[in-house]
Amino acid sequence: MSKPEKPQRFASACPHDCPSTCAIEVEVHADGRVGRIHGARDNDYTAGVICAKVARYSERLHHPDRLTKPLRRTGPKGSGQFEEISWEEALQEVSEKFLEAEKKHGPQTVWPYFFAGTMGLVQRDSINRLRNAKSYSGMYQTFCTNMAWTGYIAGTGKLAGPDPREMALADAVVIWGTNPVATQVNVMTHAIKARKTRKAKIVVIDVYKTETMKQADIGLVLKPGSDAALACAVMHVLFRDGYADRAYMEKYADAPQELEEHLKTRSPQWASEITGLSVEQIEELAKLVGETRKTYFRLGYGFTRQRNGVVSMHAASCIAVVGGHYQYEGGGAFHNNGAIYGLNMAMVEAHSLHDSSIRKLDMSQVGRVLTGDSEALMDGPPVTAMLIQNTNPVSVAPEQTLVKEGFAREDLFTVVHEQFMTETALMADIVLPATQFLEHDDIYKGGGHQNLLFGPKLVDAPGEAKPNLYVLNELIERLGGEDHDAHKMTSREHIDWMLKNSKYPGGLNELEENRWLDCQPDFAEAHYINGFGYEDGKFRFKPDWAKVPAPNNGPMGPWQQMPVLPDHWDINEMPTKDYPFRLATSPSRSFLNSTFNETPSTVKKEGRPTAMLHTDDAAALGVEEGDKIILSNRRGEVILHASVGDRPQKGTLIAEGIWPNAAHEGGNGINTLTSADQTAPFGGAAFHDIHIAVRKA
Ligand SMILES: Nc1nc2c(c(=O)[nH]1)N[C@H]1C(S)=C(S)[C@@H](COP(=O)(O)OP(=O)(O)OC[C@H]3O[C@@H](n4cnc5c(=O)[nH]c(N)nc54)[C@H](O)[C@@H]3O)O[C@H]1N2
Ligand SMILES: Nc1nc2c(c(=O)[nH]1)N[C@H]1C(S)=C(S)[C@@H](COP(=O)(O)OP(=O)(O)OC[C@H]3O[C@@H](n4cnc5c(=O)[nH]c(N)nc54)[C@H](O)[C@@H]3O)O[C@H]1N2
Ligand code: SF4
Ligand SMILES: [Mo]
Repeated sequence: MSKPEKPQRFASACPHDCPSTCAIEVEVHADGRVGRIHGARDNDYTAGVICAKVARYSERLHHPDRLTKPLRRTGPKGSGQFEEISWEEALQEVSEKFLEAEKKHGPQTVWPYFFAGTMGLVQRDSINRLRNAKSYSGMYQTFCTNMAWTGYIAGTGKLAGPDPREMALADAVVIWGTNPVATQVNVMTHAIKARKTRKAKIVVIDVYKTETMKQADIGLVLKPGSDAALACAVMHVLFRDGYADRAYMEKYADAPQELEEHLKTRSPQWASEITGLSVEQIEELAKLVGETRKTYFRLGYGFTRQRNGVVSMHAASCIAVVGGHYQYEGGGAFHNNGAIYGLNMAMVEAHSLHDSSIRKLDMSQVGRVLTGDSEALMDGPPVTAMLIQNTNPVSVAPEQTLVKEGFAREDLFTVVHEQFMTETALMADIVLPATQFLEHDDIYKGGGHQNLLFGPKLVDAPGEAKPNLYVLNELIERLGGEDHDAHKMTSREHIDWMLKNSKYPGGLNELEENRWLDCQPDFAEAHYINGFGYEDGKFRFKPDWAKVPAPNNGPMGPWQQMPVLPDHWDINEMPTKDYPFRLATSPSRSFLNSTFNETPSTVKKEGRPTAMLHTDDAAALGVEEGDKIILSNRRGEVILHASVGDRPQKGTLIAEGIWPNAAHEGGNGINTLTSADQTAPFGGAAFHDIHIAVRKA
């Protein structure tokens, strides 16, 4: 018997919406099938470790349900009745319908809608070129990063921080509002290394006992939206007990005396009532942080998905300034490295054609937009045509009752370019089959680290699946939007242009040869030794909220009411008589948003839609393990199964993962309960800030 041929290994990057952006090695068999995927061992951030769902990616790549042909709807919206058509017919019909809509209502009636299903800069962001070329409505990106980035930049003036690999050199790692065991596994690699080599203490702060918290020396389960109170009390102790680095603050911060004075009343006792933590727990954290110069604060997204989330992120980041942690290797506060790359996106997005007077609709308010809410439409024309890529709003967007109603509109022409028949694709008039990352070329940048990575096309796509770039180029060609012939460029040409017109003269050749480029700024810059990102070099304890230099800005939400100094801001959707519980919709380990809820192994791991609640709450409600429960608020109701225990505090429920609406009895998914209210100061969806009533089904 002949031995099966050994698969070849190729370098690539994980394209998913995950701060880890792992450097990977892909096994490709002689017959073109993909085998296991491994973490690149010689990449010192990935360090050979990737998550389980991507290790078995062949299951998703070679899935029998992949879309392989363009489809046209033949039955009622959402019926799933489609006929196969050719690409030529599909593109022709899309262009005609877009031109028709434009003629009737003007170009802003067309809304290109996308998110980060792929993080590849060419395949993700080229849709903005179509938008700019045609003066279509823009999209205000509020699903994910807005609040976290704004809160971090408010203090530092810049979205960057201490080298993430320095976590391994810390004596304490504070993992705050992120669940890296599930959401960005490499954080654990470096944190655990610090523990093994330096006996570093690991602290985890969340609203329930997560898998990450199981690994912690100190695990703090607080009430949702109370993180700023905890941060204030920690700083109170740093000032009170002589841990505050006053000399450092004098040089590097805007208002240290005012902060100290302000925090005098923000005692552990005060914070204990707001957070539900004990005074001892708060004192223990403060003492650890005060005594440990090399404390690395790894600040995540989760705790910012609250109406007061920006204030919480800012408050947490202030601790590292009060304690002077930023000065030491292994110390400081890190959230994301977005600002270090300086990539020129002018060609991919056709910046020269951008008209900033054209409205940008809030993507989280897609339900309100599509149901004709004039405020959400910014008093402009209705949206009657959409092109959707890399996102699945009919599962992931808040206010699903409105979202479903909107997408069911007969006068809305919807085009969805997808890899699978998602709940959004099911509502489309035209469905176009999309490639997966191993089937096209793209460039990726790490948010949670410091690498630019290249992901080449390694295998052929199934059937007639095509990359995003193909669809956009063809549409621009047909719709007549002038983009200076950028629509004739290949993905490789775009990447090469992007690099050469930034600070990477070696272009794609250099990137491809090296597999990744390490773009880490030096110690002084990363630790703000030469000053923080603001002109005067000072960290802001007192940011001017309306003017935070964040990438997405423009005051909205109740920004005038934001506290001037770090504080608990009581603006969240708090318990009421009718809705006495709070819910957080945390990520599940085996899904990535709604991605992977189509692969059998991950569905099996996740089981069924479940909500965790505290034993005492369950007893009071007469609910037992596995019982069906109904969670409701004025936005709707959702049926899940109860998981009873001590993981969240009393009064808090946790529903992990975004299951399809259809996976829930009654057909309502978890985002039926979430709100699309704009948070201050620059918008963003508060996915974990929800009040609810709970009853047994
Ligand atoms: N397996 C898996 N991985 C993922 C994702 C996924 O869905 N599944 N999503 C990907 C995406 S798009 C992103 S943006 C990142 C996000 O990754 P993270 O930064 O980890 O952010 P979240 O996933 O929103 O939530 C992280 C944690 O915050 C907790 N949390 C919620 N409210 C509060 C609060 O008020 N205070 C505190 N302290 N904690 C709170 C949640 O319970 C959760 O455990 O992960 C990516 N990776
Ligand atoms: N309840 C609740 N809701 C949430 C969150 C939460 O924590 N709780 N998290 C929010 C966050 S942080 C985010 S980022 C959003 C994310 O929500 P989405 O952006 O919708 O992310 P996914 O659910 O992963 O869906 C991405 C889709 O893109 C498709 N795709 C991937 N690559 C390509 C490609 O190259 N081309 C095309 N055409 N399609 C592609 C995939 O098949 C998949 O269906 O969800 C938000 N919704
Ligand atoms: S940890 Fe994140 S970046 Fe790494 S392989 Fe998994 S999903 Fe991809
Ligand atoms: Mo996200």
